[in-house]
Amino acid sequence: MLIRKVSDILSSEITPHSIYLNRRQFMAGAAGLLLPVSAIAALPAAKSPFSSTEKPNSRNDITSYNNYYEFGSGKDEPAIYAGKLKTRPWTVTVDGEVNAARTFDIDSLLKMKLQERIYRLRCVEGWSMVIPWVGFPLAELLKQVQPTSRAKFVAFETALRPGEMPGVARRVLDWPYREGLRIDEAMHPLTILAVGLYGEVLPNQNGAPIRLVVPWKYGFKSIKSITRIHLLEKQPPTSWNMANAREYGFYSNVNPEVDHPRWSQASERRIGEFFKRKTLPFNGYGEQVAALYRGMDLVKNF
Ligand SMILES: Nc1nc2c(c(=O)[nH]1)N[C@H]1C(S)=C(S)[C@@H](COP(=O)(O)O)O[C@H]1N2
Ligand SMILES: [Mo]
Repeated sequence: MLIRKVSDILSSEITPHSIYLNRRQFMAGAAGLLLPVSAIAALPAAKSPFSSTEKPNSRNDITSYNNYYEFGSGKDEPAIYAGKLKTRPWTVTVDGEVNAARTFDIDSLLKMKLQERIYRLRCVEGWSMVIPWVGFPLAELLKQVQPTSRAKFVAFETALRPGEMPGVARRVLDWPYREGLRIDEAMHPLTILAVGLYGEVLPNQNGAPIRLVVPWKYGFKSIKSITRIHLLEKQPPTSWNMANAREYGFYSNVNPEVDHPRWSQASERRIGEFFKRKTLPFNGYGEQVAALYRGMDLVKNF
């Protein structure tokens, strides 16, 4: 299947320097099958339960309209300022309730078996995008460190570099940016660590060199530029919840029936579209993830 071929090529040593060459190789491969690169989403393989068949937003939309408060709170500011972030050398430490704590070098993570997955990202502010991420399941990283039976939650931390991040001078959030998932959410096959988009390494404004993507939750759960992943028994504190617990809960599953206290979540605007569309429960991933929350009151646990 073509998608497998794509991932094979993508996983062969992606580095910022070789990525362009890989992309050229990939395009050559696709041409051999008489298919333009843009046709991938329409192939049967793209209909896997993990990839949306929706038309992705343009690369320009995805890289110029961002939330990354370490570089300012304006949607245009990450694209302007995030270039300052040095993404090499870079390590991700995975520790806590594990038997084999380890610090991974980013270049070794880029050698994981990468896949292209088209996922929706839905922001709590009411806009959404469809993004062709390149990444690998978080579960594959977590298995390598052997979680203990006490590992009930996973905490994530973004790098904190005041010299490179103009936005952290303002105390909008309690830095470093922190997020968390329950262990079953973290191990779910839809949850990925993304290292690229549109077949290329992640632009800094999208969370280079590695960021989380949890497609059934509001965008703020998808933490960028991760340096630490910590497994623990208790639910970890998270940045937006600490800033305003009334507005941002720990779960933050996309839910058209639970409004944000200051606005409705019943509809959303896809960036690039004029008309709004109805928000889907779990951002349209209910079939895959609703079972994780069976028996839970999702109004209380928003
Ligand atoms: N470290 C960090 N991660 C972050 C944010 C942030 O401000 N800092 N913003 C979040 C929010 S609110 C959203 S909607 C998504 C946006 O991802 P994108 O810019 O790649 O579309 O990133 C999330 N991850
Ligand atoms: Mo967001």
